[in-house]
Amino acid sequence: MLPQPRTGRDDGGWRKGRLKHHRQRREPAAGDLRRDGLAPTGAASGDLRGARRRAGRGRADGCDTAKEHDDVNSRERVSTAPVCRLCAGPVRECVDFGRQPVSNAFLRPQDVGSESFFRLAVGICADCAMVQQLEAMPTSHMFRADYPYRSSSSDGLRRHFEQVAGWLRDTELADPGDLVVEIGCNDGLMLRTLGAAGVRHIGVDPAAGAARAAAARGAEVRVDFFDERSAAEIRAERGPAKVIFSANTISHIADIDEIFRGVDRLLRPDGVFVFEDRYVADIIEHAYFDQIYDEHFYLFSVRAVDAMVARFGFELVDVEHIPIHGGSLRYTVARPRVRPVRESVARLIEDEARYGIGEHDTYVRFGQQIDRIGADLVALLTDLRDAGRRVVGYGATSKSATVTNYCGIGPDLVPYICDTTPEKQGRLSPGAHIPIRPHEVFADPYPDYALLFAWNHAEEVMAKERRFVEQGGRWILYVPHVRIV
Ligand code: DWN
Ligand code: SAH
Ligand code: ZN
Repeated sequence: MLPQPRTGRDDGGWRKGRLKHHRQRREPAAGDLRRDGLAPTGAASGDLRGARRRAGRGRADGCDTAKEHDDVNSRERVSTAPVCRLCAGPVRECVDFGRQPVSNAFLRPQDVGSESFFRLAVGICADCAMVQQLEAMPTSHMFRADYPYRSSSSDGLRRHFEQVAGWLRDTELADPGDLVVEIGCNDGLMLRTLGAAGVRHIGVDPAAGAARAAAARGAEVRVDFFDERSAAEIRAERGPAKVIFSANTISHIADIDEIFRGVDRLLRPDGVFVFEDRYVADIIEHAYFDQIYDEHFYLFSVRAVDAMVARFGFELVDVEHIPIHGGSLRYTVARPRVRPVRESVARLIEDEARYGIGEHDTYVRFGQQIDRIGADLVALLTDLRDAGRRVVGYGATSKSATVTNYCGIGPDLVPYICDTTPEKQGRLSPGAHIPIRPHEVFADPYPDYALLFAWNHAEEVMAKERRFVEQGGRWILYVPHVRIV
């Protein structure tokens, strides 16, 4: 779960720009890229430089359209974080992905030129160790009525949220009157199971389209942001909550005080606030750099979350590692001294200290690893294109926005991305403008290679796409390193 202990100091310096370290490209290890007789070439490395420069202007097709863009990287619209959002300690920058778009703003071809960009960079607080972005994309740009992500796009997530619902029903929600509130319920994958079991519930999510899908499945949703105001209104209407649950949402909210003030308003004295979010130690260990994009404002560690919840008058009582999205933690938070604190909390905090999860140097090394992956990936894609092979993207994930825009991968290298989500199909990927095509196109005919942007669903996808491999197709994976499988 955690990286190897640090060996010696690696004085990489801060990464001030995306282009700075591209010459430090690692030559691929045997077995990385060799199965197909393909390895990065010097020429490809030159292409990477060009590609990244193009990406720096927000377009991967060589056009400089900076003037046309609604660029949020301006003083009045971007809030920067010279100090920690939580404890006001100094935040030291460690990784800079440069100019990036709104990761879920899949655009119509006629809307090219009207995208919003910001500087995606993360730093770590010297005092509380919270890893956080330095500039926040405004929430109104990210979580709009037409937010296209749907939790139910994966069978694995479906099973996961059914299990969570069953666990909550059997443990915390055993009494008939108990209320559960879900923050960021999306299309109701978790709540519909609880609703079907007759549990009193309400989801809160500003994504009206996803909320409509939830309602169609029998889940009750308030189309709104969860904050102190909405929490107070829910309490007035329905009484206090025994459980407040949230998955992959708390880390998305820069203004996290609103969340905790809301939880404080709404949670029963004996209630629990349970939230799941990606674990920064897994991101570091597996070089999951593409888990960093606008929505993932905080990268949580147990140490930082423990301090965060205490700051808001709560106690972290349990933490459990779960395999979702490449490695996440489920945090259980209660009012102080109401529940016993499990040993997992102290154990993981100790592990994190041992493995340097709270240290700036760890993230500097991570940044260097990202550079190598980016260079290797562009080199491989360039070689494949030059060799006349067909490569398509698989899964128009939010993560792919970071990969394509950081590396400068556009339709010249990946002509389209197949995705099952109707809301994304027919649109262009943010920033890189790669067309999104329906999943059915994947087999019509199969490409030579598929770049698996949805690597967190690899098992499910590869099982589903056995015929692709049987017909000679190969998968390209890029984390923790670039390889063909
Ligand atoms: O944290 C977040 C998680 C919960 O979801 C959000 N910030 C946004 C989003 O992140 P993501 O877009 O990286 O999530 P996924 O689950 O990796 O997205 C998978 C994409 O791939 C979806 O667009 C659906 C698509 N897909 C597909 O086309 N065929 C997925 C599977 C499993 C498939 O078989
Ligand atoms: N919980 C789902 C969806 C995660 S995507 C899952 O794990 O699959 C993040 C969701 O949080 C989106 O649906 C988004 O609209 C919602 N969201 C973002 N900010 C929110 C806020 N302040 N209150 C409630 N929901 C929010
Ligand atoms: Zn801090």
